[in-house]
Amino acid sequence: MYGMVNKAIQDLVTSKFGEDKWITIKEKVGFEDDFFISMQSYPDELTYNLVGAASEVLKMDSGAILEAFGEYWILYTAEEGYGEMLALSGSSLPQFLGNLNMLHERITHIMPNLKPPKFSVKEITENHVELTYESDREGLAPMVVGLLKGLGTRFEKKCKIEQIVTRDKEGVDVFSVSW
Ligand code: 1DX
Repeated sequence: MYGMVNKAIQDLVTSKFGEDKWITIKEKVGFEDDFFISMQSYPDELTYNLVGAASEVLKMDSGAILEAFGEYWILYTAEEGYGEMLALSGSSLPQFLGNLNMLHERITHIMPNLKPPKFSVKEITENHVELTYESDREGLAPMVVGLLKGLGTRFEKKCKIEQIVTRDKEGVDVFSVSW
C-alpha cells in the first residue's frame, strides 16, 4: 500500500491519541524508518500490522480502527494535496460514488502500483443506493463503512449505512447506503 495510507494512520493516531501512543505502535510493529514516503509502496502487511498494534495499544476493536480510519481518509486526502481531485469527482454522494473507479484509474496512471478496489453503484431510489465493493485485499469492509460516513459528512447528508452482503472467499461486499 502506498505510504500515504500509513501516514494517514499515523496522523489520525497522533492527532486523536497523542505522539506517545504512536511511538508505542510503531515500536510494536518494528518499523524503524523516521517517516513514511507517501508515493512509495510498502507491503500491505505493514498496514495490517499497524492496525493490529493500534488495536492493542488503544484497546479498540480493529474494525473500529478501520472505520475511524476510513472516515478520516476523506478529510486527510482533501487536505494533503488531493482536494481538487476529490472536488472534481462529484458534487453529490451518488455522483461521487459513481466516479470512484474513474478517480482510481486517474491515480493509477501516475502511481502504477496502486491496487484500487472496484466499486459499482446500483440506484434503488433517489436517496438509496447499493454499493458493491470488490478488493484484492481482505478484511477492509469496516474501512468502507468509515469512507461512506466520511462522504456523508462531506456532502452534509445523514447517511444510513448497512452491510447487506459479506464476502466469502474472493467474493464481494455490498453496502446499502441511504440518506
Ligand atoms: F469511498 O484496498 C472515497 O496503495 C471512497 O480494498 C473510497 O493500493 C474515497 F501517494 C495519492 C497516492 C500517492 C492519492 F500518490 C492514493 F501514492 C487514493 C487519494 C484514493 C484519495 C486504494 C489507497 C489503494 C491506497 C482501500 C481503501 C481498500 C478509496 C483506501 C480508499 C480517494 C484508497 O479514496 C482496499 C493502494 C491516493 C488516493 C483517494 C486507496 C491504495 C476511496 C476514496 N482507498 C495514493
